[in-house]
Amino acid sequence: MSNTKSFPKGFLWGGATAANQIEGAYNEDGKGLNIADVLPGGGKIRQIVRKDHSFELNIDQEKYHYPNHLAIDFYHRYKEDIALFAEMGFKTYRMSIAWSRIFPNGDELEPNEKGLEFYDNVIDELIKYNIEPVVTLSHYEMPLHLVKEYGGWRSRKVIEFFERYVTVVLDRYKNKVKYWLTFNEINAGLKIPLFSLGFLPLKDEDENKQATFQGLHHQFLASAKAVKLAHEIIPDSIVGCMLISAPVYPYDSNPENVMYALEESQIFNFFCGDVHVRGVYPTYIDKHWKKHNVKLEIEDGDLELLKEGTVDFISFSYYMSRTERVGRTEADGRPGNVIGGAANPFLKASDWGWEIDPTGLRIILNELYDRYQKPLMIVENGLGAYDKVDENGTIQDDYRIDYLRSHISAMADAIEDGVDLIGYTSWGPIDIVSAGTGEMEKRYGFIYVDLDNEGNGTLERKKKKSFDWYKKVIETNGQEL
Ligand code: BGP
Repeated sequence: MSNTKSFPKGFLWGGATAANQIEGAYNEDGKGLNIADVLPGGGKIRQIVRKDHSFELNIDQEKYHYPNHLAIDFYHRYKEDIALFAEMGFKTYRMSIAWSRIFPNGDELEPNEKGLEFYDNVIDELIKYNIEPVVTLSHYEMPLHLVKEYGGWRSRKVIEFFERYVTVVLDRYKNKVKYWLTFNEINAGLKIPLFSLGFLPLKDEDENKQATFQGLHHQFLASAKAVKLAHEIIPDSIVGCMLISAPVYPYDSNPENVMYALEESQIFNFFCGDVHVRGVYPTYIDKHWKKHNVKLEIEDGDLELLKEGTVDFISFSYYMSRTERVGRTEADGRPGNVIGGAANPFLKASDWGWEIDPTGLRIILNELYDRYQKPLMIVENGLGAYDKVDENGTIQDDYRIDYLRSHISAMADAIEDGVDLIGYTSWGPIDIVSAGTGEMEKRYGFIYVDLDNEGNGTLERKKKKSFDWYKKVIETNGQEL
């Protein structure tokens, strides 16, 4: 399909992954355990774990399979994989650094040289192909020791450890990496503290809210410090925040539902972005804190730091929109990326029940740009699907092409609307372990990896039909969809 709208020159096309979902080698070369290493795979187990306040955060190989331990073995195969990204013409690759490869426990004084060497190699390999790295500092992979000994981000002490880690990596890659992201989907902490704030949800709702907002406060401070450090160490660096963004639609025109959707949108979609971009806490949050007895501990200098460390651009993940109404229960709705919504009769859903809504992407792009007037980058988007290798050995993933085509077309519309969009990295350009369910068979890639949910397979890489399609999209800068 030919697209009459155009993308800006130098648009950053590429793909995105996270260390814990792609690398494997979970205990090699001095790497310490992180939170993802103790999350079992297998269908719904991970969904249960994330809500279970008493789950033991240990490895029990007899009872569970841990797909992240091997993941797709990018640790040993990065050259082959990056060569395939280069063949598709990637201009950029979003990756994360696993904090516990650099500081195995998180609280050491000296970094692990072996861990740094691995990222030296990966980054050099990208640069060899003129692929611009976009590096996430923290993507759901906090060192386990910090989770167990300090209670994750609830502890203010963790800011100092994060700062040490960030200083090391900024300094190491100062001549190689310009684009940095601080916390992946920081607003996910509001719903799944285990993944992003490093603590198991607390039983009491108000206590859980208190811990969540205090943890987020610490992350906001850590992010602001990281922005300042990046600007000092790498004067031309461009540092962004990273949000889950899903426009919230009211279920109907009942003003009560419209207001409810607005409030949901404020708290889940915009609260974290408002702090990151404007450097102040928004007034609407006071009411929410009052309702849940949240009393934030703010120290002298904190609010100044938030102002000084605002981000240069906003990056976000987009998989779906969300429909809300007053009184909706969790049971009465569709699942989603971290947060679901009421079923929207106008939308179809993926195999995992995530609603497919390309126009929602155009809407959220407009909402974010209207609100912040800063450059935007979509750093996750894609379709998790079951792929089949057919009798000819090919993978005809036309459903993925349809999904991506419609979303890229919505991006072009948003650019015509006046939105400053600078890049797009589709999620999981090569099949990787899913974050939400810990499955291998929820596949997003243009490249198939021969590995199943139980860890069987050769790990062989195979191009899917979408591989050549995306290659063409990049080659024509989005003209040929
Ligand atoms: C986001 C995460 C990613 C990623 C993606 C898809 O929330 O930032 O790490 O995995 O969702 O989710 P899933 O892997 O559960 O399909």
